[in-house]
Amino acid sequence: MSLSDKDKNIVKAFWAKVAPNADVIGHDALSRMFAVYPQTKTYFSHWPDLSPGSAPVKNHGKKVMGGLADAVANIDDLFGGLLTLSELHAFQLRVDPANYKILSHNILVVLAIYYPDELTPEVHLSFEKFLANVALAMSDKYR
Ligand code: HNI
Repeated sequence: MSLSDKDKNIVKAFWAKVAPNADVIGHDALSRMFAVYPQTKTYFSHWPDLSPGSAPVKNHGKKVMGGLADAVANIDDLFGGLLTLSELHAFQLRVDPANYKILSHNILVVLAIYYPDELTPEVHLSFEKFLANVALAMSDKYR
């Protein structure tokens, strides 16, 4: 399931299109995740407001997409590139790795809404593989 050179090129090219809208996509993906998978809200119970459009959801959407931008930049070494973030999520935040799949799914759904023409089956496949590898790297420190 590792990324081929072709996958990497597809992900980089697609990310270049997505990046200008990263904040909005991050916000929408989080809002959708909280609505459809309300169990994910438990990690954010310290926020004053988890509703769509709220400042914390917007800010956090930016952060998550910033993390993904770093992952794209480190696509040849996702484990190294995501090490600090992985440790934070494993040891401090204690996020159950099952949630990475849930967030990835919501990001893909939002990307499909914003980029119906660009997210061809080929791009979908490579980007989904990328997200799965990001999830793997994010979960690395649990073991
Ligand atoms: Ni995640 C904080 C990136 C998945 C719960 N997360 C961050 C930060 C980044 C980030 C960046 C900010 C770190 C900092 O302040 O130094 N998170 C990512 C990425 C993914 C991801 C790239 C996967 C693609 N995080 C998840 C998932 C959950 C999650 C699936 C739980 C459902 N993250 C958190 C929580 C915080 C967090 C909780 C702290 C939020 C806060 O500020 O209070």
